[in-house]
This record gives sequence, structure tokens and C-alpha cells, in this order.
Amino acid sequence: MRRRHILTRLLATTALALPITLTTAPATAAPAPARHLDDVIPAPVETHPDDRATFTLGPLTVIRTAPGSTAAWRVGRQLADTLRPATGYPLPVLPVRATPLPEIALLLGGADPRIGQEGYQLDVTRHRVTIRANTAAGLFAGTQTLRQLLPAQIEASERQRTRWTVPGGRIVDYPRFAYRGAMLDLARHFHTVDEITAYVDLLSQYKINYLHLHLTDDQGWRIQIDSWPRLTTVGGGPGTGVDGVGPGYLTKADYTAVVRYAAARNITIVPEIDMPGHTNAAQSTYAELNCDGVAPPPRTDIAVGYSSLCIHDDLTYRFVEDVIREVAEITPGPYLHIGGDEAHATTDEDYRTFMHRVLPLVTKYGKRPFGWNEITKVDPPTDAVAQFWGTGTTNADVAEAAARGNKIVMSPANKAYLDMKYDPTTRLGLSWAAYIEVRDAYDWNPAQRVTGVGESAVLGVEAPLWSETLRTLDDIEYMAFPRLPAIAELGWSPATSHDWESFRTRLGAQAPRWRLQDVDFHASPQVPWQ
Ligand code: TNX
Repeated sequence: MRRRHILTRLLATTALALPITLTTAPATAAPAPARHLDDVIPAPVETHPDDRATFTLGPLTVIRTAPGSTAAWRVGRQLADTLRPATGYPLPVLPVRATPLPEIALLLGGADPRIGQEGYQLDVTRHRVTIRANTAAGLFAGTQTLRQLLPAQIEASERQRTRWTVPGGRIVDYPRFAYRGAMLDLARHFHTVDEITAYVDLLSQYKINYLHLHLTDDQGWRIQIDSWPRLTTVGGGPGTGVDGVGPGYLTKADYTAVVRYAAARNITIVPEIDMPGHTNAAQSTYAELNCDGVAPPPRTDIAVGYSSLCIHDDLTYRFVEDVIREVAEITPGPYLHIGGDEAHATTDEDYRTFMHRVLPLVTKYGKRPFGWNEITKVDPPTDAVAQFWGTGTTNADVAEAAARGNKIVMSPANKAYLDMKYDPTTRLGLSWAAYIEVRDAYDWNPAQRVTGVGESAVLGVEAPLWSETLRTLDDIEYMAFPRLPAIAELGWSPATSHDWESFRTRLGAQAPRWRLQDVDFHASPQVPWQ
């Protein structure tokens, strides 16, 4: 009784200030746990809380977007789509106009100059949430922060009864690194468009901006190539996943749908065609891709390092050029990944020969070459990006490449590999690099990991998820959560904000959101889950 009385008084007081928004607020509303501007992953660069100003999202709230910008309007519409199911409010998306209605405004320009191309400034006052950015990408990032500042119930798919408050103050936020990536392996087990886009939804909440798709490997070929059609019908056909699980591949239309869906969430697709090793799916499909002209049997085991394209045959380069051309054509992003890892069946000299013919092909079709760190052995052109996946802290080739000016993406396998088990009891995953608990995934500095590869050489971080043991979206989620948010924070937040205690507390507060989104996560004992 008494509690009810206090609540009624509380509502009455607030209603004075916000007469319109609260008239239909349910009297049974549960007090939302206090949230603070700092309760966000990745940690924002700067927060200036104002305890006297709380915004309340209500039935009359409108979303207003920068006049004349379709891009800003699209972000506004997406925000409305995100907020409508749980609130049940109409949240119309309208052009900017001065009215007394409570509003969420998405504006271009006029923000703190430090925010750059992907950052944003978020101001929360009693009647208005204003997100300012220089680009739609920045506005989108701001809306993802706003989402985390609302009560966790905002993630529910059905109408919830709560007060939709946002803590007052200002956030100024922008990324530490330009490249904040995740990788999904479609070759070992295929993942459908629906599964990939569901993963994109999760990634974009943590300001990940690149999704690298590992499209080909020894087991399966997962991207349609018109000039070599059997790559997918046979190489991506029945029985081509690990343990014979299959079939599956992306048609060009599927791939384009993924590219578009991701782009709308500020995520750029990086396609990978792995070569000259990891090519058994192609070589077992087309006999002419083998030096002896004999197609090897398909492979569904998880061994690595046994296949190699035929380095001294011109047909190999016709094949590679066809594939690169067709993949480049359907890829709007700047990068094309050519793998290059674990080519143990290719001699060092042949590897160099191969890469020196193939790297220029990527450039020829307008893309910037990306490869696993082995490509640094062949002195690639300085616009090539190398992805470090070692477990150590020294690598002379990578350090030399960095010194020459190549950018490095950090994916140390014993820190950033999401397919590594959390501990020996983890049902899924592998353990060749390490067991990686949440703290292991979080407690490292991308710019201090490899000797000679400092802040200015690091393009960013990426969390690869190899799928030898992963079949379903639940499997993907279980390995990615909660370690993906740790890698996302390393990519976005300033090194000075790095703090395990703060991170694990903020991570614990994400759990109610994941439960509502039906995200299967590892309830690590290291984290105080709410
Ligand atoms: C190594 S890391 C690989 C992949 C495997 C992975 C499993 C790298 C560049 N290559 O082929 O799937 O380990 O963790």
C-alpha cells in the first residue's frame, strides 16, 4: 500500500513537468533501475551526467531528423522500428520543427569537432534527446548508445509497462580505431542469410563496423561465381560442411542482400576468398585446378594446410582473376581478403610467386588487398592490410610490414578468436590457441600486443569466429557473447578508459537485454550478471 502511495506521488510530481507524456503512463509502472550515462558498451569517450535532467519517452514523443537528409531520416526510421515494439508508441519520424512535443532529434553537423566521421554527440535534457553527428554512421552509433541508455525492457518484442527514462547529460563519443571487425566462417558450416543478418543486428549494437565473411575453404565454397558455376553447386552442395553437414551457399542476390542489410547498420562486408591454401573445395570440384589434373576427394574433416592451387599454371590465375572480378563487382566496400594463411602445401618461393601475381589483381578490380599475416612474408604493397592471428607478441615480418607502412588488424588467436573454448568444459569450440575467458578477451591492448606494431600501425581489431564446431545461430551467439562486446570495446573506446571492473559491471547489465533478444550467451562466472 505504502509503496503504491509513494509511486503515485512520484508520478504526479513528474506529470507536472511533463503533462502530455505521462497522462497515459501506466500506474503500475515498476521503478526502472537507475541507469547512468556511463552504462554503455563500448565505453564512451566522455560523459557529463546531469542528474537533474531525465528524459522520458512517451506516447507523444516524435523523432525528428535533419531536414533534407534521406540518410538521417533512414536512421530515424530504424530507431523508431527499434523502439516501437516494447513501448507501443507511434514515434512518428518527422522533419525538424519547433514544437513543444518531447522529441528525439537526429541532426547533422554542429557537434564537438572531435567526433569525426563515425562519432556523435548525445545531449539528454528533460524534453529532448539530441544526437548530432557529421554522417549517418555517426547518427546510427548515437542511436545504439541511446538504446542502451533506455531500460533493458526496450529490447522486448512485445509492449512493456515501464517508464522509458533516459539519464540526462552529454556524451561525446568517437572510435579509437577505424576498423572494428567480426568474422564469420561460412565455409566449415554454412550460415544462412537470416543467421548472418541476425548476427549483424547484434554486432551493430556494439558499434562493430566491418563483417568479414570467410566464404571459401577446404570443405565448402559458399559464394556464387558465374564463370565457375560448379564451385557452388558441387563445392557448396550436399555434404560439404564439416562432418558432412550441408549444403549451402550464398547466391549473388543473397550476398547483395547481406551487404545492404549490413550497410544500413554501418557495417561493411569484407569478403574472403582463401588462397593459395584452404582450396580443397575448389580443387575437388574442378580437376584442372590441380597440377596433376586429378581432383582430390571432398573433405569434411577439420585438418588444415594440405591443399594448394597449382602455382605455375596460367589457368590458376584465370580462375583467381575470374573469382576476384566477380566478387569485387558485388562488393561495394573497399577491401577484398585473399586469405593466404596456413599455406603449408605451398613452398615459400611459390607462395611469393602466387601473391605477387594475385595482389595486383585485387587492385586491378578496385579493391584494397587484405590477407592473414602470412602475406607480410612477401613484402606486399603498402596499401595491403595484414591480419595478425598469432598467439605470440613478436613477429618480425609483421613488424617490418608495419614499419614500411602496411596497416595491421589485430586478431591474436589467444585473445580475439571467438571459436576458442572459454574453459575446458565449454561444449563448443576449439582450444588450440588458448582457453579464452571474458577477462582474457578484454585485458589486452591492440597497440601494445606485437612488438613494433604501435597505435599508428593498427587499423583496428577483429574477432574471428571459425565454425568447425558451430552449426546454429545459438552456437554463434554462445561463442560471441559475451566476448564480442569485449573486442568491440577494445576497438572503439580510448585506451585510457580500459578498466576490467568497470567493464564487467557494464557487461553484467547487458544480460537482461540479451535475454529479451533471445541471445544465447555464456554466463561467465567472472561477470556479475543482472
Ligand atoms: C586457424 S587462423 C585457421 C583456420 C581455422 C582456425 C580454427 C587462420 C588464419 N586459420 O583455418 O579454422 O584456426 O581456430
